[in-house]
Amino acid sequence: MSGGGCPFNGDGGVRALLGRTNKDWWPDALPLEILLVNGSPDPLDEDFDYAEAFNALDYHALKKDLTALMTDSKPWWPADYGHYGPFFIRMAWHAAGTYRTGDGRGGANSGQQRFAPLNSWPDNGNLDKARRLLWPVKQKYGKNISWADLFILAGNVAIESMGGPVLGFGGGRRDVFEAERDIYWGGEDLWVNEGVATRIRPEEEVDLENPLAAIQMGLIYVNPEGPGGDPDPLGSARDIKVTFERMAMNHEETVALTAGGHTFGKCHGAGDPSLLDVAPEASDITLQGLGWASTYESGFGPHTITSGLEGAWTNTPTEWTENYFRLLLDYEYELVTSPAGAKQWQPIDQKEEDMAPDAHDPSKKVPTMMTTADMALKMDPEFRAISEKFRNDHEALRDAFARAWFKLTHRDMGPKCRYLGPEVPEEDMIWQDPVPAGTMPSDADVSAFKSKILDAGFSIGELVRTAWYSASTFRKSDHRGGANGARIRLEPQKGWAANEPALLDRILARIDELRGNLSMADAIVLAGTAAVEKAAKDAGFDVEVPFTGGRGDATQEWTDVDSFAPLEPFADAFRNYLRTKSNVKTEELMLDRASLLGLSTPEMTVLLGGLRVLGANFEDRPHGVFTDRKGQLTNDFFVNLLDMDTVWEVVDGSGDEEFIGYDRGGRQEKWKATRADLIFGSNSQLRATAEVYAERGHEEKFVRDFVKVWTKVMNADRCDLT
Ligand code: HEB
Repeated sequence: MSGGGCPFNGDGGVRALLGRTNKDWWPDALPLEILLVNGSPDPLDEDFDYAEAFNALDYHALKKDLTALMTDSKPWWPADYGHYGPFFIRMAWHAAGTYRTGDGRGGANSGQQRFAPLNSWPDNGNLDKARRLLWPVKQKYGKNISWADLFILAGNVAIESMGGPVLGFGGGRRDVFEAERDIYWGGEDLWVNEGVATRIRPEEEVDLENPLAAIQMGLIYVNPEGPGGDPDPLGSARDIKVTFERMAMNHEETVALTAGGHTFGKCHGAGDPSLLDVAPEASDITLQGLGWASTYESGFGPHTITSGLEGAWTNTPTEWTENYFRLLLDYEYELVTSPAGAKQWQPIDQKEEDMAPDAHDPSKKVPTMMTTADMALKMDPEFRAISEKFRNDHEALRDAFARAWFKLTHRDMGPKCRYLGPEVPEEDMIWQDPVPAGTMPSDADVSAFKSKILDAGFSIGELVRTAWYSASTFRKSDHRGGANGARIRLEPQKGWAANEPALLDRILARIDELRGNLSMADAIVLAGTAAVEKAAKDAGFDVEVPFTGGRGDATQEWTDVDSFAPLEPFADAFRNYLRTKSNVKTEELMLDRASLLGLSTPEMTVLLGGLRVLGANFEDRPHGVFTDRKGQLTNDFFVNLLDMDTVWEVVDGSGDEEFIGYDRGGRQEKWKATRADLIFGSNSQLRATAEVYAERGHEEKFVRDFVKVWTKVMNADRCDLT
């Protein structure tokens, strides 16, 4: 699978961490962020516990209401074929489908489809209506079901109500109340429907930039009409493979999902797409958040314009059947143009019984269609083999679709202990990164191990960084990584350059000898925690660094090596590590890592400053170790960084990544530093924060705050604790 390696490997030039943002797309949008200084935008009670609320939900009543909604056609947006099922499946798929493995961001887990830019992406056309159709149900069940859960559950109920297979449902996606601020969707300033370039251009050796997983700005994955609108099924197959791999789908899962999805529903391209008004985020105040108002005839029902393609894939668009592959493989197709001007494929000499009913006039029959992306499943040899297998074995398709759908819609929720509700499948799946339950070690075991490991001949820095390497893979975006499971001792993590494999091997072997009843995962964390405690003591602060045991040890068999590749740190400012210069500034990469770890600005600051003086740098490098008592938990990093007696110069040939601090008077070399060190003196806000930690009287606060954030990272992945 692709998606490993450097997530920031664009086509050369430097890019801003966040690329083009909502402010750039919609400069006139209401600037609600000015209220952020006055408090959180989340209107729910501060102690609101979504898990508790979800567990109190009448789940089966909700599913019954959703089932009834499927066929309760509303005059303001009439259901095709009298069934909203396909529409809700597309809504759920687009909610989940923004997930990408590169940074774990995107996906269904916070209900972002309600906010810009996703609410206004061209590919999400008319899904504003699908969400609005759900509002009465959302209102009725209130805080007991989040929008994020409701999107996915509605998709499940839709599939079930049309006879399709589902594996189960896990709830637990807590809503947020503003657009995500931390996600990169690309830097282009045009949308797909405005002709923005496609992101894979083999002639120019341009490959899809990581971590992006869509081929053009405003698409979930690929352009249905083919690369850049060119009806080339083989080019489309290439694009589909890359983009679906970026969301953790192999080719078989990709074929099953697309075929299963397009067994249902239709495309909408009844007329001239220039008759559509603007997307929701910019639409008129009277439209109350709905966009794409259409002046083509009635603007809805038979006159709906969404993608611009027109027609159903099968003759039975509201039933789970074998018809998708039958029609795809048994007919020859010719290229035709939809009433909206889109290129699509039509079966040649289609038999009347294979035609689809008209979506709003059951007495009429219309030819079925395929998009260029569907034709990829027929024309690409590898996809073709999979398609034929499913054509000949419908049970295999049922199973593959149900599994891939469950993975699609749950992948970004992280480990299974985060799932809620009565329909959670019992089976463990490898993409959930399962970790066997651990046991809580006794106090005696904990203190015995602490003293043994501190006497084992390793430096404070070596123990601290082993724990750091183990825990710091965590990312809150998809709740993957972290110390639980001790996957640092398994492939691929044990071989990652950033983890100093040789040292790691030695330390882990020793930890294993000394750990007694502790799990490896607990012992690795405890080794670092004991070292932090000792470092604080040596600096004169008698603090206890909290440790919560109970982690389990994962097995190699239950570790998907490929799927861990994107978690490899190619840059980690906290260990002062940068494998190669990327097209994003090193200090922005630091911010990105801090964001994925769930850290605030003060937390990031105190953590980095503390790790430096402990000696936690990759390979014990001297950069940023602004102290002459390494291994003691002091605020020396901040004190010395802010000292006006030092002047800084860049090291020639370092690409602006390395610096030397000289004595202002003499020319005596005092310190070495990287961008990830000096940014805390140069950026005004980080400097203000660094000042707090350098101030007299704050030495103890520094230690306290460091211990707090250390503990936060060590426990970041512990869904078993909450
Ligand atoms: Fe889909 C629809 C494309 C995948 C499910 N899609 C659709 C459309 C299009 C598409 C164009 C139309 C829209 C309108 O309305 O107009 N897809 C596509 C592509 C892809 C896909 C290109 C990649 C290859 N799908 C998919 C998946 C799924 C789906 C994976 C799931 C699973 N879709 C769907 C549905 C629908 C669609 C269900 C229907 C909707 C209605 O009916 O409304």
